[in-house]
Amino acid sequence: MGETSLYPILPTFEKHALVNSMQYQEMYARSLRDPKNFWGGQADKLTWFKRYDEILTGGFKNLDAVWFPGGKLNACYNCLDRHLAAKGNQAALIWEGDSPDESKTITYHALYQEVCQLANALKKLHIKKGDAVAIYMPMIPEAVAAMLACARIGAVHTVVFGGFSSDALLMRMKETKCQVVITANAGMRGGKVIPLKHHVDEALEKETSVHHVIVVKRTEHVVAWQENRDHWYHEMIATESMQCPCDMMDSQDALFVLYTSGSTGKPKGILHTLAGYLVYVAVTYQYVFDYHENDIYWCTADMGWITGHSYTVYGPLCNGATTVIFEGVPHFPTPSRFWEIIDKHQVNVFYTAPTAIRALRREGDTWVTLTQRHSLRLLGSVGEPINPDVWEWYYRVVGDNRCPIVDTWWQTETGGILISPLPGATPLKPGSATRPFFGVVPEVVDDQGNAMPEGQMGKLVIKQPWPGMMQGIYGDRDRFVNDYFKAIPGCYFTGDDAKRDSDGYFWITGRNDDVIKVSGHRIGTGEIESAFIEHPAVSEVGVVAVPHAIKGESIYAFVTLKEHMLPSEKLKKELIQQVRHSIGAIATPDYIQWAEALPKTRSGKIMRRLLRKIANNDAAELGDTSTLADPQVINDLLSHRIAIL
Ligand code: 7RM
Repeated sequence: MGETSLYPILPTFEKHALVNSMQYQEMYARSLRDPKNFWGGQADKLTWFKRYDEILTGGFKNLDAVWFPGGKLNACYNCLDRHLAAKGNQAALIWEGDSPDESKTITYHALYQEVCQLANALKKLHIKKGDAVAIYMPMIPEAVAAMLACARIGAVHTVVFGGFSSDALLMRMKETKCQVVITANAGMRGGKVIPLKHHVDEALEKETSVHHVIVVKRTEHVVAWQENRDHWYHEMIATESMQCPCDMMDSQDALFVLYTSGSTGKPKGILHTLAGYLVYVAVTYQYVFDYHENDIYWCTADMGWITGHSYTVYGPLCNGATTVIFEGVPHFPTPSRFWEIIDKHQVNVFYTAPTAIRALRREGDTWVTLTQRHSLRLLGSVGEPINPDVWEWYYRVVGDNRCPIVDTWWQTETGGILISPLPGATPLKPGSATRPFFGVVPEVVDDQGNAMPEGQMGKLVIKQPWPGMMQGIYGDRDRFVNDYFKAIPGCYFTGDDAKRDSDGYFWITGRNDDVIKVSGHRIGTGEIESAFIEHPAVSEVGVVAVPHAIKGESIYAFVTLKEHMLPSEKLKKELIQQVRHSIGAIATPDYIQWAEALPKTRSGKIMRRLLRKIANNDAAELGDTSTLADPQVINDLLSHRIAIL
């Protein structure tokens, strides 16, 4: 990292961006000096049915921060209704199908009408305020309509990524006690059919609280059908009114629950509440992506992740932007697809993940340079650290040296972006997420919470509440307190390692817990281990991450079999199948090493730290192994190590 090259603010941005560097400094200082007034001013950008009584009460001390108490508002109203007068005929969504000859533009007015119809249909199924609705859909306009229809009537959506298995879907629906799930007969990705409805049927074979399944007819594929339980989306909405009043919601009412992986145990349902979340995503969207009227904006994240929630749906629509949604994958039909879509829809702002950039870079520059990309003004990156050389390629080849890159650091829990450049205000350093957003106070600390000296690695914490912060873990207050506020009392513990350089720039290197990022997807190693254990042949397993040139990280598993069980290629395939069945294809292990035994402490705990070193061939770095019950285990494991590609 050392002394990296500095990319100065581009002249056009210096002139035309919403915020220049003087303004950033002034606004940032004000946001810390007087957070309440600062956020009060930002909150005026939303439309409130009733103004809040206070801006913020409580804080990190008692973990009782509440933003904008007393206010009444509705997220759907802010994303749709209030834009109708001026922008009714402007595109809210541009949908690009998996196949390049399928695309569709949906105006604010049309989206509003469909959302009202669907909201009325949900009411007819007895969905009311506070009820959870699962959304398990491809990247199609109806997925956005489903989220907003829930928001309109106060239902709490739980979007489940379409790549998750029926077991993963079932766990989420059960925990939130969903009564309705909205899905599609199938999804299309890279020319392949994703049988979503079939997965829903599988999940519902087990006992659940789901009484109704609403099915979008995305393709002509025939699916199994259960009368009275299953309803076609198009038939349901056809008879509904295009008007539906918005629920007058309280600021702290739940907007959604989104599951994300932790270092141990089952994924946790991150709860975001209405006012704070919406203010925060609207404002970060505006400044980080330098929103100008008529911008065409494209975020490639799936709606099943927080990035899809905050920066495909709520942030852009709250600002009245046009947001592109893409059903397919970067390589289909050719590795030019992203750049062709940018030309086709004249995209101005493009936001994607390092894993996609790495994969496309590997295909060679020609796939990019075949296309124009003249419409591009700004590029973004999210999900994992972006390697400086990948950053430079993105800047030079994709952006033709004239588009700043906003490397945005944030998490499901933070609701929105916490650390990122502002394109008119921040000189860039490849690989650094640079500086905090307004009102955000990050610090790099040691295990006792003392600030680390400049340039030294430590743990990243956030010292003050910000409006986008999660309001809890669904049904588990203890886990909320223990996972995020115990390690360093009074601070939000991010789980990431970082350092701050002499310019005050943050360099975030990745997780310091057992959470890994495979192709930008967040997965807990504990979750994968639980999946392995479900197989009858498995006795014990330890899962760690190893580096991967495209995916960033990939999964390496050490597996001990039960007595009399023999390793085989067939068994290996079965284990992989088991993991895909419990979680989904994103959790597929790349390496499985058969192990006689796993390194354990004398008290019987698996020493994952050692497994990580072994998988990464850092034998010299094994450190203190004196607590091991049986030191010979290490040599056995090392001698059977699988070489990492
Ligand atoms: C938005 C999202 C969160 C974890 C986080 C980090 C990593 C995300 C960056 C990053 C370095 C970035 N939510 N992460 N963005 N690391 N630079 N710009 O990804 O909940 O799925 O994951 O992702 O480790 O803790 S997430």
